[in-house]
Amino acid sequence: MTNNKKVLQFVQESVELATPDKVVWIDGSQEQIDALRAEAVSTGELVKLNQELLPDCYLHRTVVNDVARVEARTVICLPKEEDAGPTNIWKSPEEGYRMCKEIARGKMAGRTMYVIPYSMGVVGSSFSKIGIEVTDSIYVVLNMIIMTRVGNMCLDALGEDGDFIKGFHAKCDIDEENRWIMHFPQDNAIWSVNSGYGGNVLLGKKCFALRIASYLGREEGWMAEHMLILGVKAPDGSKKYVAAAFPSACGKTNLAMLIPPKSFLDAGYEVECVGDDIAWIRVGEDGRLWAVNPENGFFGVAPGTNKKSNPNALAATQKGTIFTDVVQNLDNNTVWWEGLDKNPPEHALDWKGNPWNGKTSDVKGAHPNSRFTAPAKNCPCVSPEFDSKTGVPLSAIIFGGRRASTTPLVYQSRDWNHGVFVGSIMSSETTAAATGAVGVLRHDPMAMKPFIGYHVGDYFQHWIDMGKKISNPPKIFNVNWFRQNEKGEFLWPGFGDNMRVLKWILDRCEGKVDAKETAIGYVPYAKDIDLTGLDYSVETLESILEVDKKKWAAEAEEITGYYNNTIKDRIPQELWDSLETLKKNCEA
Ligand code: GTP
Ligand code: SPV
Ligand code: MN
Repeated sequence: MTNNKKVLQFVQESVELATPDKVVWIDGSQEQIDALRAEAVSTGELVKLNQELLPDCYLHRTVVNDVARVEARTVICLPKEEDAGPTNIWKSPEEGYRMCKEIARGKMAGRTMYVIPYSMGVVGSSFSKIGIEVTDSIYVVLNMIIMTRVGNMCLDALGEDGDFIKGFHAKCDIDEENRWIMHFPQDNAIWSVNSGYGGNVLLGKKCFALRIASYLGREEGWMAEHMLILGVKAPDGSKKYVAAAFPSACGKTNLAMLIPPKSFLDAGYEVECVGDDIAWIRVGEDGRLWAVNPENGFFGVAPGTNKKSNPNALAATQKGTIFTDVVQNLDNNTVWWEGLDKNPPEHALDWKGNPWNGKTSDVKGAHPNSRFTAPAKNCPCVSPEFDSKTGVPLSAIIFGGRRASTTPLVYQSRDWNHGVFVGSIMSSETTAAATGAVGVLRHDPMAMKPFIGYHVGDYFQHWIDMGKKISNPPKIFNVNWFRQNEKGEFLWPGFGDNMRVLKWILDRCEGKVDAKETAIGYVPYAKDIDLTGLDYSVETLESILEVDKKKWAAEAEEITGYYNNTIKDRIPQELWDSLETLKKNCEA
């Protein structure tokens, strides 16, 4: 397997603590995958779906109290509480290790411990980093094989002395009261106990690729962001890449795979997907920002995914996919979720495994945070640059959230530092991706509130500092697909039609189109958003492009409160300056 002493020691210590009966090293081979699938089916951990209609696809149901990330139990363990900052739960490393070890001690007795060597990013790329996750869950192993690059090549890349991110996961008793997701940034270590839900247990994803990586990025001069990456091919064959940060369940997967409206397709536009959730970003020798997606699959929201909203995501789920907490259609042993089609199965099991009739039931069949884990290679629009070791150069960075009012459909920041301010003041309505109330407006700077592995003020400073190193920075924008009327209906069609906004953004990057200077930045003239083929009134468009100074004055007051009372310190002067400018602009 490996001669790497640190790996062997980590496995040895994990075994001594959790006392599994057996240790299995995961090599990612097809034989091993087949055997693990068969074993999980025999114990009921996985349900084998119709192999003709959905080859190599399986269904998993989590325990009912374990369906989303648990932000109140996600911890950053650093020696000083102030270094974790106001957006994180803090414990000292001593206390964190003590709690996790006490909970996990002996908890794998009678079970198997799997050792997963994996890489975030293409092995051999200077962006990439290796992790080792130990777990007692076959579901975790099979998901990690889809979501990351798993196998002996990762051990080979480590050699005898290489360092890696340690991940310890034990299901324990899936006890909510003792569920903890703890991060030890100084030790490159993650501990997860008492959960079996994706974001809490696929430790390569949010735990490593965002929380630990954001900490490393600050030390090493790069960025780990909650961003999709997409490429737009223009009719003249040129390609431009953008990265976009939206909070959980706010449209990253959908934008990353969008199919442009017919008039754009006819003209020769194409969109390709490099990533749908996470971007690792570095300054290139050319002074531009270059981004890779460190993942290898999509852990996407199922509800709402359909042939019309996201045909590329749907196509990606038709083979080799694990579905979690969706409806099982018993007539043909396939899956269903709200928003898939208008034909819910009558003879089905809901996400909890209870009999469910979609025609008569008034409760939802799939959990709102039900998900698919699909290999990226399945996606019809996956970018040819998906496996690129150098990544793709960014022309634009886009921030966006769910805002029923105030924030216009799109606006452009004045420059990098103002763009950092725009990211820092993001607010969005909460979704089912994390436990807790849904639809509550909260601050979510850069869509990273739950994922920054250190103090949010230092994170803002890191953005400002990065700006000084980029001679040719991407332009920074903000979008809002979620403006509503008084009846609560969305005012913008969204999905594929977001291409119309992307086009304006790219035109701005190339200096091809004018814009209106407003209190908050540059906003499009309605005439410059191409509505060809869309039955949509210019008045409505104007209404969602409007910047209401009164509302923004109130917003600026609220942001002042957020800066002063929540973040409190470590906010870069550049951001205070932008806030002052915003206030002045709203008075004028
Ligand atoms: P995570 O995987 O949790 O990070 O989510 P995500 O940001 O990838 O969100 P995703 O694309 O899965 O979309 C989440 C929800 O937003 C789904 O229910 C979509 O139907 C809805 N959605 C996505 N794009 C749009 C849009 O342009 N307009 C509207 N109205 N809804 C959208
Ligand atoms: C998110 O919540 O932003 C997700 C899903 O992408 S999870 O992996 O659970 O974090
Ligand atoms: Mn996400």
